[in-house]
Amino acid sequence: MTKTQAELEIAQQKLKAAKRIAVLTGAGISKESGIPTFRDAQTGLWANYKAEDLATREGFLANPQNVWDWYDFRRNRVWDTEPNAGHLALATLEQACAAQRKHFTLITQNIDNLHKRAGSVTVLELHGNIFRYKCLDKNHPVSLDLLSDQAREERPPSCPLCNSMVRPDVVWFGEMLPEFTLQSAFEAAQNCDVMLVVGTSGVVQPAASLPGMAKRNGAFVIEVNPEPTELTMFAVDLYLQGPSGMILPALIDS
Ligand code: BJW
Repeated sequence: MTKTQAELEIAQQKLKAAKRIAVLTGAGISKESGIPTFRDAQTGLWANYKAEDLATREGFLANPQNVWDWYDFRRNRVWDTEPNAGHLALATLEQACAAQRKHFTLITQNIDNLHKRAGSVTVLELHGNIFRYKCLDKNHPVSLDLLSDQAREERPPSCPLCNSMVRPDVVWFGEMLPEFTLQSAFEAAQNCDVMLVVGTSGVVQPAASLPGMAKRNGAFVIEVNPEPTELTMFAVDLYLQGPSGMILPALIDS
């Protein structure tokens, strides 16, 4: 048996024995669907911008049209893709846990909706969803479909209730995460027996604190990533090196 097979078997046994499983995903899980990871997202037209400048309130206020167009570009890209084998494996794991009356929580930092499109039912979206919109000043939810054709063509459009700019309903740097969602994620991390950490560089807080929190509370933490991360050394018990579209089906469909 190779080292990789032996590690996979250990991970399978841990998952089998667990009564409460939590999963944290990041941009890497969507890479095999053709979506660049967050820090790879500045390709082509956007190569001259720092993502950190685009994904902030200050960046939006400085150049609303530019930020609006960046999200439009990324939304169109996501629209044209499909969930991959990694997303599907996690949806299968959720179903298996439900059948065995195990507790399962899927926490994602991704805004691309691909977990839900893969069939995952309950998804804690820590950083929002690129297919939802709200206004900048009052957080009024906005449906672009309900705007007039002329209003919809503005980049960005204005909120029909307060006239402030419409923005994607995602969490930018310096903004608070949705309170209930974050609280639920903390509870899942504190109470799980096994946490799977998939495709995240583990640098953006507070999401990056969840694996360490799980480990400190006695969970066995398994990381799936082609590259070691900030988490590998300190927060991870078992590192499965490779793309999640390969590793997760091997781990879960057994
Ligand atoms: C594969 C693969 C394959 C490749 N298979 N894997 C405490 C300490 C220090 C700083 C802070 C702190 N608390 C708050 C902060 C500030 C800040 C922060 O963390 N900054 C850091 C950069 C240091 N955090 C915040 O501002 C957060 N707000 C907050 O905490 O509010 C309270 C507060 C406010 C102010 C001050 C203090 C407290 C909000 C964070 C919001 C993050 N938003 C973004 C943008 C969302 C919208 C959008 O997409 O445009 O979320 S940033 C970006 O990073 C995005 C991602 O969800 C997030 C995480 O990235 P992720 O998923 O890890 O992606 P990558 O690209 O980094 O990594 C991809 C990985 O995949 C790599 O490891 C690859 O190897 C791997 N991979 N192929 C599996 N096939």
